[in-house]
Amino acid sequence: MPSLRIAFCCTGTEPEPWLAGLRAALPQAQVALWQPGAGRADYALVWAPPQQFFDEQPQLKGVFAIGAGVDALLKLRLPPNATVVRLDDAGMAVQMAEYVCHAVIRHFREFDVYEAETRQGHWTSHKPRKRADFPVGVMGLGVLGQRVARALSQFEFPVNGWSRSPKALDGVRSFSGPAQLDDFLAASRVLVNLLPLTLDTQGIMNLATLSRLRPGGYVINVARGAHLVDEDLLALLDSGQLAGATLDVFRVEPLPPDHPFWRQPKITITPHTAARTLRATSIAQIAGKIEALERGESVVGRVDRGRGY
Ligand code: NDP
Ligand code: OXD
Repeated sequence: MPSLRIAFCCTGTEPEPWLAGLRAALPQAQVALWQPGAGRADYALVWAPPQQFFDEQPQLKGVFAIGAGVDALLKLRLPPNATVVRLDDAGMAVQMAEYVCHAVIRHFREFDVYEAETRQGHWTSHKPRKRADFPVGVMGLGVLGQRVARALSQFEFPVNGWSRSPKALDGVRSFSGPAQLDDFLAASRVLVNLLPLTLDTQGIMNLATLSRLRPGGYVINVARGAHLVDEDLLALLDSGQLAGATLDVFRVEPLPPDHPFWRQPKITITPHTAARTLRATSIAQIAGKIEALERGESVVGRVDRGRGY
């Protein structure tokens, strides 16, 4: 392979371990931390890069996001001919499955209630609830959503899935497209959001859609904050129509100290940590894809810019 130039431009990420890992994985490449005015590169690894980066690098052949969601990246003016690639699992799917199963089981088994009661010194056991009364709907059946749906069905929850195109997954009742959204919601009590943030999906969890869930609905948002209309969730929790929510992502991150979510006891908050980027696995995946692209091969995880994910 001719000498390749790789630029690293990831805001909020300690660069040195990434640079060292990339140099070890691609010894023939020149790997550098991008600085304004730096020389031109063939490929880039990016997370929340400034527009200036792309304005100075119009020749890029490939842009690799070091995350799964590319909503913020696609808002920038990108090099027209660059292949945009997002992380394809890279160790995130199992973390997402852990997070969502934990949240569903904690709610279903009332572990949050037991925790509060035992802290008060109360020894009270509750009547077991029926799994059949807690069908879980997973919105987005991509790399992460499929793994989550599979994990939930291992725990014998009834699982519904909603995606753009129909899917055939063992143990998952598939719904697809806008025409089947209402039926999907009506069949679900716990709603897990694993959609990409696009023009079609922003604000998709709102008063109308969340009201269609079965009574005592529960919301788990692990995709993007802008999928959810915050005021609508608060209103449905206040009225008792929804039982609770576990939220990992927010419209503004970190969640501002005065945001009402902090003061709603039915909401469990985590700081955008459901599935973290794992450096070694991600470097191996990206290095392999750079080599494949250089050989003229196609790679999985290519982003369709028109579709937005
Ligand atoms: P994928 O691109 O693999 O999957 C997206 C899924 O959403 C697909 O099933 C797709 O349908 C479906 N979809 C897209 N648009 C629509 C629509 N308009 N209507 C119905 N279904 C739609 O994404 P991933 O599974 O890898 O990741 C999902 C999201 O998770 C990321 O975009 C990111 O925002 C978030 N994320 C959050 C993390 C966290 O720590 N909280 C970590 C990592 C990711 P189809 O299959 O038909 O194309
Ligand atoms: C991602 C994320 O998209 O961390 O990878 O949210």
